[in-house]
Amino acid sequence: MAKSKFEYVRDFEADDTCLPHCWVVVRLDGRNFHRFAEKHNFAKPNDSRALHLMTKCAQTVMEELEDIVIAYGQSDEYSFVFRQKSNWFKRRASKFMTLVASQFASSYVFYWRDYFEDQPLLYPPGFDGRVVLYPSNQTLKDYLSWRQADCHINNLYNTVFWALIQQSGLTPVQAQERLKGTVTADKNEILFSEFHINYNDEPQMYRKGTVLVWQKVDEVRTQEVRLPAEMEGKKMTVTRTRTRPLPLYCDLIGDAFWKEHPDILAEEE
Ligand code: DGT
Ligand code: MG
Ligand code: MG
Ligand code: MG
Ligand code: MG
Repeated sequence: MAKSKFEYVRDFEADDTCLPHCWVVVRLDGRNFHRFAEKHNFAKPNDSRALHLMTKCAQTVMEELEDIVIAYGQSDEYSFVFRQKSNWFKRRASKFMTLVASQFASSYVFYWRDYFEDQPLLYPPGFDGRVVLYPSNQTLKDYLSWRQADCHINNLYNTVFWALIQQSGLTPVQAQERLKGTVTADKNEILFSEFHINYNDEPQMYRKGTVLVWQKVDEVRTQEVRLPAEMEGKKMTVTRTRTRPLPLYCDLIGDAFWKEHPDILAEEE
């Protein structure tokens, strides 16, 4: 096909190819979810409906897009890790980022009602995205550890903060004052002595966040028999093994997880 004289404008497109052999991480974060959570009456400090909806959206992203080997989510964020040698869309960062963000955001609206039955969605939520490249297994593991440590620090703080408000009647300013300068041990102690809460008994999903990895599952369904003719119309069950992105609420910081799932990082030479 003959090229038009306008063809030259293509050269203005910036090259945003991700460096070869690096892990490509796309992290999404809810836009102004402080307000979104208030308006939609999220439970404090953790709303399990909201967290499960986020995970449903992340599972949809993993199923619909290519080459994502693991995802990790907490609060209003999710990180997706594309395999090192992925050549999806020629490794263009803008393709990775926009496809993840748009697939995630449309899923959030699409599946909202399945999780928030009595709470209407009041306005369309948005998610920002960024791409970060990690050149080695160690830096990738440290990235995921960083997000999980962030989850732990915020969740411990929020758990005490909201206990002080909801159970001891402090104002948010008073609760903030009370927690100023406290370290982890102090917060655990306040929870235990004042509220009889053993932090380690809090749900794993809140303390650790959600890890999505591909796992084999047997899916059973019934289908009608076509042949032979004398069996026609009869139903039988068929079991198929598929891989699905399923949630784990586990530690990513130690070695155990990576030893149990050696395939995730196996690509590196
Ligand atoms: P951004 O990301 O700069 O546009 O602004 P935000 O407001 O989204 O800030 P961010 O992402 O640092 O913090 C997440 C906010 O989302 C934080 O204010 C608490 C809220 N949030 C996330 N998950 C929950 C939840 O399960 N329950 C409640 N009540 N709030 C939540
Ligand atoms: Mg932010
Ligand atoms: Mg946010
Ligand atoms: Mg956030
Ligand atoms: Mg097109």
